[in-house]
Amino acid sequence: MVRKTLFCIIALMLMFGASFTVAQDSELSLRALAERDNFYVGAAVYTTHLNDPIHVETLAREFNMLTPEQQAKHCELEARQGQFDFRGFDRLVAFAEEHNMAIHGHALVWHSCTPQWVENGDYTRDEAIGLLRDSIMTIVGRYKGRIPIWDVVNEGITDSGAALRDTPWRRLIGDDYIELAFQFAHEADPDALLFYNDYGTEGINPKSDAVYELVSDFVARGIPIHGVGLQSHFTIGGFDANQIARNVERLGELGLQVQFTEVDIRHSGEATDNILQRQAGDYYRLMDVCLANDACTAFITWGVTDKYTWLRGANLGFYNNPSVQPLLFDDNYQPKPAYFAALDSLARKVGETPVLSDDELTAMIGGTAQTVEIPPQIGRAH
Ligand code: 9MR
Repeated sequence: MVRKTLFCIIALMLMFGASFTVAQDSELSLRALAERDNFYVGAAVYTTHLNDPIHVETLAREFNMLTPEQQAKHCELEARQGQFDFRGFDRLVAFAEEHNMAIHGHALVWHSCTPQWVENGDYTRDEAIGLLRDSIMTIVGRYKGRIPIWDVVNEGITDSGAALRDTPWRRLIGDDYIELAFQFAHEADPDALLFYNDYGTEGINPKSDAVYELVSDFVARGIPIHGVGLQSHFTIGGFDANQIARNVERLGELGLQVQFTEVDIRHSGEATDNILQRQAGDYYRLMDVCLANDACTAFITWGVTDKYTWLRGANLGFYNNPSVQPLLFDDNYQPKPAYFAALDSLARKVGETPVLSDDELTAMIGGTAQTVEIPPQIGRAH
């Protein structure tokens, strides 16, 4: 039997159109499988992406949740105090409604996208509380009953986990700006699920312990909080799935939901076959952790196509790779090994015929996928 890499197999099938058939088959889209399990698969989207017909088609076919990547942030919506511009956000909401997708609102309070008038504002505590309330009531209130989930506070804890981050609203109001933001969001839409969202908090570590303490305290004191977002910006091989499972478990035991809110899995250099296979193994493990616990209700990738990933333009100091391919679909919207891995995890969860053979899955998870047999299921017309 001829042995080929999984990447070659998929490339061959793409050449003959077979795997496109798989992705086109509504029975086998991420979305269709997720909906059989009351689960969400989401993607971050810019309003401008809606001008790209292939993007629109892929998004609506594969995802049942959408996170505005930029257009729902406070600095975008209220650049000048009291003057709101909802045009971009409205377009995303209309698109989501037209395609029966849920919106994961992101983010009401974030230090990196707080309007200048707040950053530079010279307000008393009471004035600042009034301004925070006005902004949240206007934004959340506008979409009352239409946006089921909001990231209320994003990245409010320092990387060491030792303290709350020094942010504009905290400087004006004090440590309780976080709980006030949750209370105002709840007042604006009592049915919306309110999340605290952060990075580096996926596994068990001092920072995720700090998040756990913050949200435990909120739960104990009746502050309206319903979930924790784990951003999940990873490097290949850079997470311990067992630890993430334990973290999801302890948050779930508080009665909170968990969502993997900004998943991407980066690498250095060009994306070789081996890199794409290891990446697929990571996507499988991560999706599996989420699906294994009912508290985990969504798996959201930070973009649809590698073409538009924020990581290509980012110069993070520790990371700069303009050719990174961190998502499920390549630059031409073709599904990558990572896509089939995520699809397979979902298929197994809902009792659908697996997309990958057991042998191939084992090889992919073990990082030895170069030597697996051609998986008969991939590319088979359904
Ligand atoms: O991907 C987003 C990028 O396009 C924006 O320029 C940037 C600044 O608003 O925000 C990026 O998204 C961030 C998200 O909102 C919060 N977690 C980290 C994400 C990547 O920086």
